Amino acid sequence: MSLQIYINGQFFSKEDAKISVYDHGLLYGDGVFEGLRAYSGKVFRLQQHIDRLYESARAIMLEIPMTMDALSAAVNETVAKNSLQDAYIRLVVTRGSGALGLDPNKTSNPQIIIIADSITLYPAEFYEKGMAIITASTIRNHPAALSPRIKSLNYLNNILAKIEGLQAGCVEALMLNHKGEVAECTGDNIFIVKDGVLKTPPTDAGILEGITRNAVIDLAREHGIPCIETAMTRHDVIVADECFLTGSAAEVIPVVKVDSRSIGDGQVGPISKKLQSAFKKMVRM
Ligand code: PXG
Repeated sequence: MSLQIYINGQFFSKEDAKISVYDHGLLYGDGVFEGLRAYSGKVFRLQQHIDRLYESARAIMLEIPMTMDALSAAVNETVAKNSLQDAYIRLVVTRGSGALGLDPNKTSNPQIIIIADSITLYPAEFYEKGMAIITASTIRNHPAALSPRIKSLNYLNNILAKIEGLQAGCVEALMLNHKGEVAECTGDNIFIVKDGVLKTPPTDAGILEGITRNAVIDLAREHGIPCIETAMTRHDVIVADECFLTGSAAEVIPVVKVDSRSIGDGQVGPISKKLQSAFKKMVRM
């Protein structure tokens, strides 16, 4: 059976799952989304993803025509329907189709789409040996233009930064904010370790408040690793002892090089390793 995709309460096979070309999600990137994971058939931190989705929607004045509980149930149903154990889930809410023109009042029917598919992770070698990133010249969205806390269907600035990374042979790229501080990577949050202290940019640095990021902060506290949310610059990353990224897709992935410079001794550090395995354990419980 081909993949079953949820659209507005109905399931369609992958080939038949279609949305109007008049949808403002397509025409203007007018919509919000979430990227979630399921492990052993159970969605990781589902409620937090649902909360963030509704916050994103509220921020763009998009009313999701479904209760949070009903949407959570639909996510679980989509995973179960496709008999997936470990899955990547894309939850999308668009403004819906309407007249050509920006006016969201001229749209009706927001579209709710849930895709649950298998996940392609980064190569295993990156998790063991760490990966290299570059600093992109494309900055993260200015918070006064479009808050990076909104997971909107407008990902172009991150895509441009991702292209910069790929052209430099890196799968992730570090993005600075409008003040020149470290924000995050194109689809992952960033942590550094300096003198035994774990540090990550605060939400007001213009980042998406990652669910994996928050899980790692919880794990650090549980393991007695001091952790602070603090503004940091590229300099702090360059002189860090350790660095890693977090995200629903990437989980916890060590970074050993930035802009061709080794971080610390260029090896995956002990705190990165500890949190990487603690996270693995957490999601598989
Ligand atoms: N920053 C940005 C800009 C993101 O898009 C994260 C951080 C990490 O957040 P979570 O909540 O996932 O820990 C994201 C999340 C994909 C994909 O398909 C992207 C994300 C998540 C899942 C899949 O590239 N981005």
